[in-house]
Amino acid sequence: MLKIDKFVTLGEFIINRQEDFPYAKGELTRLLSHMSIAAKIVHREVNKAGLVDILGDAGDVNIQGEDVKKLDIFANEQFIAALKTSGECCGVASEEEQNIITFDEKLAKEGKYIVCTDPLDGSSNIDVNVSVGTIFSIYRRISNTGQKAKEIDFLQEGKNQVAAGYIIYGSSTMLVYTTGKGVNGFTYDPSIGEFCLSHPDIITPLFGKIYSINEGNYIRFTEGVKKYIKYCQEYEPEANRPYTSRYIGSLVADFHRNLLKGGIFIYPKTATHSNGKLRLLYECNPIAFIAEQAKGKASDGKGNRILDIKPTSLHQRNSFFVGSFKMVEKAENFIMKIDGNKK
Ligand code: AHM
Ligand code: MG
Repeated sequence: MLKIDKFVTLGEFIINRQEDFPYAKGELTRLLSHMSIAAKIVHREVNKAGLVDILGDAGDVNIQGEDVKKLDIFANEQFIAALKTSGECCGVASEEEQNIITFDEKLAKEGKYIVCTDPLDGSSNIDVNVSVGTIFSIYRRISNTGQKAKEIDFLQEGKNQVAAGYIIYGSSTMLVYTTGKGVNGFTYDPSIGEFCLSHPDIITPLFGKIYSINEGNYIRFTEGVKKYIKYCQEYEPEANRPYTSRYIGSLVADFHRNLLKGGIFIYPKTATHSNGKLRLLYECNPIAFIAEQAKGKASDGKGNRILDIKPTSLHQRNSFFVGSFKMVEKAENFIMKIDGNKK
């Protein structure tokens, strides 16, 4: 049971940590605050999702005469609107949008930051009341201020992130984020409308007992991945094996559980998806930044650090191995030995 000496809200925490950024004048603070407001709005809607039959399905007109939107579209609009209002962000790349969104207002063009987001990850789980999440990452723009954001601002290596986080809409809603000085988690208290510090300085266990992979794809995995799965299942009590298999199908929820308990999440390339399924900008990079900040590891399984990969397109996919340091290292050893160390 965590014992917190003092009740700290996310707002207070962000302001207290502003001094971590000597060059910052509160811009990042404002940006994160606006993200948390959008998170509260999405939390409210996600919690109403079960009432969809009563309140009206997506595409319908609800009782107030408003259009009912699919939640992923709703979340997309909320986060983009929040970022636009912040005045600190000059553009957004979203998993829901084909192209980058640039903000044309004078204030926004002066914004130093761009944001990449998956506004509602795992959205196929919404209808069955399973946890979903929002993922975001923040970069300083490369292009000059005073003009619209450009695509090069978004195609930066993950190691350039200045902040990254996720919101998990689960049995409770949590916001977990890093600005490169460790990872902190905040649980939402709907009664006061605040995210409260509940998981300070998260460090993920070096080893864990959980492996998370969609084993339905087994026959399409490479030999290295197959052998690693068999290794996870082997009886070896001194090494804590067999591991436990847990897979929700919501990256945020699978990663969050493994972050706290120790484990490995894998979405490898398969015979049909040569680069896996997950998107580098919206999913792999922010989660990798958080994992590394919690002393975990994130790689493509072939010895390449996720945060060092130079993106070439907005919606690029990548194979993804993330979690407890020693588990990811072990999985990489299997892949590199059996499949070869291919770029
Ligand atoms: P989405 O962005 O379309 O929601 O897809 C991403 C999700 C991840 O949350 C999850 O890890 C993965 O897809 C599950 O994929 P699969 O159903 O192939 O196992
Ligand atoms: Mg997604």
